[in-house]
Amino acid sequence: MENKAIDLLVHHIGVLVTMRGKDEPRTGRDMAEVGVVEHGAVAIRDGKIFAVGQEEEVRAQIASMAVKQELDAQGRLVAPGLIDPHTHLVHGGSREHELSLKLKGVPYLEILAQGGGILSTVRATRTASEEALYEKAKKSLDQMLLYGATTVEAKSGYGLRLEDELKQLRVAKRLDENHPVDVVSTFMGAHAVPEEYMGRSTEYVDLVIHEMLPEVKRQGLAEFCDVFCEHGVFSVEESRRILSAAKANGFGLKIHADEIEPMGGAQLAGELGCISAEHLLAATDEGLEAMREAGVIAVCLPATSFNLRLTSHARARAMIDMGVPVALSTDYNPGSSPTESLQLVMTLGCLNLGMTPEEVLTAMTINAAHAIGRADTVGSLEVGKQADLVIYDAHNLAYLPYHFGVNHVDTVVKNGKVVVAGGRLTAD
Ligand code: IZC
Ligand code: ZN
Repeated sequence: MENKAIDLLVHHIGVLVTMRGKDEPRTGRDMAEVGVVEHGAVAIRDGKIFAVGQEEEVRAQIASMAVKQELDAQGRLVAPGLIDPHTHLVHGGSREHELSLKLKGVPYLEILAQGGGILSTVRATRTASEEALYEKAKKSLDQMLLYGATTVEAKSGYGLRLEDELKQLRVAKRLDENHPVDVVSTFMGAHAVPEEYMGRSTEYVDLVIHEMLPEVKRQGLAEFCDVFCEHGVFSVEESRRILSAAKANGFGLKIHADEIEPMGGAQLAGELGCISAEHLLAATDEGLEAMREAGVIAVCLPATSFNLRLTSHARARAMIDMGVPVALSTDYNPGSSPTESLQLVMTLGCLNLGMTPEEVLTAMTINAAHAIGRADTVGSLEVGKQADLVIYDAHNLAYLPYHFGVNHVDTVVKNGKVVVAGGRLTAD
């Protein structure tokens, strides 16, 4: 009766957060409904959830089956694997030299305008070998996993010419195939205007539209297309051209919108039906209304506003109250957010965005899954979904954002396999 066995039974769970619920992204009060079960258990078979709920009920359901392996959660907190829906995972180099500029008060966009910022990472990425990029990104992905992430989105955008954009996307694809964490790829050729096109942004936009987008599509290297719509980077009109072309090529759409200046990026996200719009610190009420009407998910990035030393933050509270679905992400990148830790983002989500711990977890599980088109397989602990879960060294949800700056992850189960145990990776 080999095929009637449970592969792994996670039991003796003190607080089990299931996130079970509706199929759509959570909005309003539903963001606080996290589906808590006390004295829970999760039975896993073939990498998927076979039964989940109160331990007594789960044991009754699997009473006739053999259990190959048991994992005692020791009365602690168990929740779905975290999902990081916005990262610039694959890149060369680092930018710690920008810290002293930042301390002198030089703004992020000023550093970029002087040929630093993104453009310095472009130089480092272009000169790096594919293997070096892979090893560096793998290290970051290991960190993300150690901090509880089991699915991660990764953008290109540090090549800014076809061969180097493809190089970044191939690295993301290989990581998806070889690393326990699932990697979902986004093409972001419109991340900045490269130095060799300075003052000729229209020509660069043409290159993205006519050369890069079709080739990335042809090679099947990305599911989504993203644009940095920002003052001095790409205008609303240029962003509209690129995203419309991406839509025609069959990409899902994302946009870095209204991060620093209110440009109308949120309205554009609504107009084009983007799956998500990111940052949104300067988004207007009209912009948020356009997003709400079109069901665009707001991906808020509080580690970025923290690290840029901004005094204002995305209006997540207002977004939730008006019915815009909110997700949270690290924005992991070497400039504005050099951190892999979604647990730090939990704290910043509470303290700087005014979200509750329940809303924060919703924003980095089921809503984050929706933001990358994966809500049918991950983001909640429900029968038939991938068995991706985290055992925290904590006894309730509020403890995670409350006790900040340290890692609370004890165990991570990915596709039914224990990949982190005792806070360490089980394999390399
Ligand atoms: O490398 O600075 N905001 N893109 C848009 C970034 C930050 C990444 C970077
Ligand atoms: Zn970003």
